[in-house]
Amino acid sequence: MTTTVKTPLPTSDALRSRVRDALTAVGSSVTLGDPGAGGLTASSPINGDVLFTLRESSIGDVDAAIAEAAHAYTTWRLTPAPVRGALVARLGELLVEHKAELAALVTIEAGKITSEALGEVQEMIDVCEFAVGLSRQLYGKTIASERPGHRLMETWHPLGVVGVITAFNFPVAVWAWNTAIALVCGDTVVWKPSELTPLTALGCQALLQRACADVGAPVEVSRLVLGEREIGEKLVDDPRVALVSATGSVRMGRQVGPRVAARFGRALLELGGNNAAVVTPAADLDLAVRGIVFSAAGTAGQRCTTLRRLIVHSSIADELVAKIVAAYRQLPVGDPFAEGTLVGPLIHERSYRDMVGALQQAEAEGGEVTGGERHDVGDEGAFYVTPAVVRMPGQSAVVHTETFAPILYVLTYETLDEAVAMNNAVPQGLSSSIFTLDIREAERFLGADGSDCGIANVNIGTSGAEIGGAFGGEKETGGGRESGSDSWKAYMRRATNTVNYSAELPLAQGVTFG
Ligand code: UN1
Repeated sequence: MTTTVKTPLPTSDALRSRVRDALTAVGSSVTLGDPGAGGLTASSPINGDVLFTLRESSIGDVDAAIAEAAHAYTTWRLTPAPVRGALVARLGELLVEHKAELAALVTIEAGKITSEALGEVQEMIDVCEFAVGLSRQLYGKTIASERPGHRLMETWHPLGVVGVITAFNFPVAVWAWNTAIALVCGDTVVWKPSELTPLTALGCQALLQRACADVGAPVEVSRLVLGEREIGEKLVDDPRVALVSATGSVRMGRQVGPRVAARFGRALLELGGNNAAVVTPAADLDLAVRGIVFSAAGTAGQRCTTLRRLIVHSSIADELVAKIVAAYRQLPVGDPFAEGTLVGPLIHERSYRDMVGALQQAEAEGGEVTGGERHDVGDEGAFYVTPAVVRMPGQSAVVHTETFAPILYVLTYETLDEAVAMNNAVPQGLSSSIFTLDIREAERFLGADGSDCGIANVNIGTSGAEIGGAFGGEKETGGGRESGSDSWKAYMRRATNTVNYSAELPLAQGVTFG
């Protein structure tokens, strides 16, 4: 399969100067070391080069960051929620002002095309707006008491320090989902971003620190620690961290969940997905193709919501696959900064190896692969691929595995019950969708015996959720919910209060005592 390849790629010097400009514009004073110097490396998947080195946090630094955040919490929790909202409102304004610079950092470190990188910053702005509104709506309930002269109610209080661990693929939005909400809830935050996206994190942190200074909030409400796994482990194990909100692989979640539970901390897990779309004979096929191509090939298949499995009725499978393959042929792959590019690079060589391995396994399991070739862009360390479509003879091991690369497995079904069962047959439960104009089919998919995912859509793809809904999924996806709706409740503690304003002391359940 041939696709247009956008080259030449930007040089490392050009990328370095964009990083310097962006970090200066957002007000970061971090020292950027030369590529050869020791420490944490900051690289770009655009050309695979190390751009800078940075000082890595020590365990002592994490300890100090938690202590500072815990101390800031003692005053922040008493700051009225709408006043806390003013900090997030200011952060939102700064994000609007610096949208382009932050998006450039996202493109450089995560390889997202400009439109998607801007979209990710927009997602931050949206969640800030949401959180500001929320700062006046942290409602509790008043409940009818069974006793005269008694009032029963629920109050919501801040929780403490929130440890936020984020992945490379949404290096800024997921931090914002957590941080904007945590801050209005009266919590303070210690953030450990992916070691693959430290520059982007420094940019975000600089803007939040400026917002703190502008509104007079303590800068310690937000701390950033940079480094590898052991830095995250410190957050996971430290009893001062009340909530660990972790986004990443199922493997990572399997470690984090039990370790946080062992100390009776709270964990909010947002792990892998193996998302499917069902396409029925009643679908608007052209609309379905557009939705499928964005969800499957967009972000080079590196969203947790990426469409990985297409479950299509056998009567339309050939036609639909032909349309998808034709659309894939038109996809410009290459420099994510170049106008018109729709598919940027894979994050690193390991990701490319995983893709090759999965395609080989799919072939061994009887799959017919179209696409999936690597493009020679003149840089050994950069991995650009044509998204792959793989027709599978049926369910198989590779189809049930999440490979974080643009591979779309196609399976066919005969009855809708069978399609729903196939949708639910994977260990993960993040996102799903059905393309149909038949209301009965759509409602069947959304019902209690329909899709078992945290997200179930009709006539749109599996990715690109708005921030207003709760985001997350079931089964191995971890069960957490972030961002909109009532996800804020995970960031607060609930107290049930019974107030007796009578002169009697009636006991509940009619109990008499002396
Ligand atoms: C992720 O991939 O971790 O729904 C988050 C989406 C985005 C968020 C994805 N709004 O695709």
